[in-house]
Amino acid sequence: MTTALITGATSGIGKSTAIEFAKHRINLIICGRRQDRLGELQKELSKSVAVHTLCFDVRDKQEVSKSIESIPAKFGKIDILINNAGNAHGLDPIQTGSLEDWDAMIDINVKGLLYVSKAIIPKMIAQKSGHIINIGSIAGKEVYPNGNVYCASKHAVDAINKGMQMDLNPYGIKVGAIHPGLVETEFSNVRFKGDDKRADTVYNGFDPLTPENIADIIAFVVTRPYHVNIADLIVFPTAQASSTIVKKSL
Ligand code: NDP
Ligand code: 8X3
Repeated sequence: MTTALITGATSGIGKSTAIEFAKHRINLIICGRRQDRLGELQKELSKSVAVHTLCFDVRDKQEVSKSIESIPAKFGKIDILINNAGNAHGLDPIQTGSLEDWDAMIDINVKGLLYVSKAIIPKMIAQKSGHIINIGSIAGKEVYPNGNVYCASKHAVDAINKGMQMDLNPYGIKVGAIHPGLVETEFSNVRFKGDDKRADTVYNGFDPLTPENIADIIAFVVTRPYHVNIADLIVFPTAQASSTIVKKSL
């Protein structure tokens, strides 16, 4: 049976991907910092697949490697890694942005993705197989006003994805990125630090993508034949044409 490790599985795209993978009978290692949510999801999905939970902060490199080393033998062969954990913190011009927000985005979206990958890639090389999906963003393809450091973090994910493709090519490991546009998750609630009214305004007046839409695409990507690798994919809601062009009915 196939096993997938998903970071950021406590909400949004990661959680929906875990639910979708369970429907495809893919065993799961679900990760995040909120153990209560991991426990609830494990309870729900254990009815159909084997589920292991790992509670760690991707910013802490020791914690990352300790957690991944602790994975029981039954889940030891990780076939799929979904590098999904990440968020935007703040939406401010560069001249007034907060250092704490910048640290969070670089440490989680870039360094955290690298720490998790570093712990898993040697296992994939040893088993001579594996599939890594990096969740980037349209913010990794374009820059928008006040997006500065979040966009930089996602441009880094885009570069790391391409680098992984090259460096892991000799080992037969598949690597690809999915770059969503506007998806309604807890993303904007985190970006605006719990200002849920402001978060809602991001998705008012048009039909945004849902996390289920992205999960459906991720499931499609991982179920292609071995010789087919979806290397780089941008997904918009129909109302969106770029980071700054969204057709709203307001
Ligand atoms: P959510 O806020 O709903 O989910 C973010 C997930 O990341 C949570 O499970 C959270 O878990 C986890 N996470 C955040 N920080 C850490 C950390 N320090 N250590 C471990 N896990 C962490 O947002 P989305 O589902 O929207 O975001 C998922 C990915 O998709 C992100 O990389 C985001 O940048 C990307 N994306 C989102 C888009 C959108 O419009 N929503 C569009 C394009 C890309 P916990 O808090 O439990 O640790
Ligand atoms: C999330 C999409 O446009 O808010 O990465 O940056 S956006």
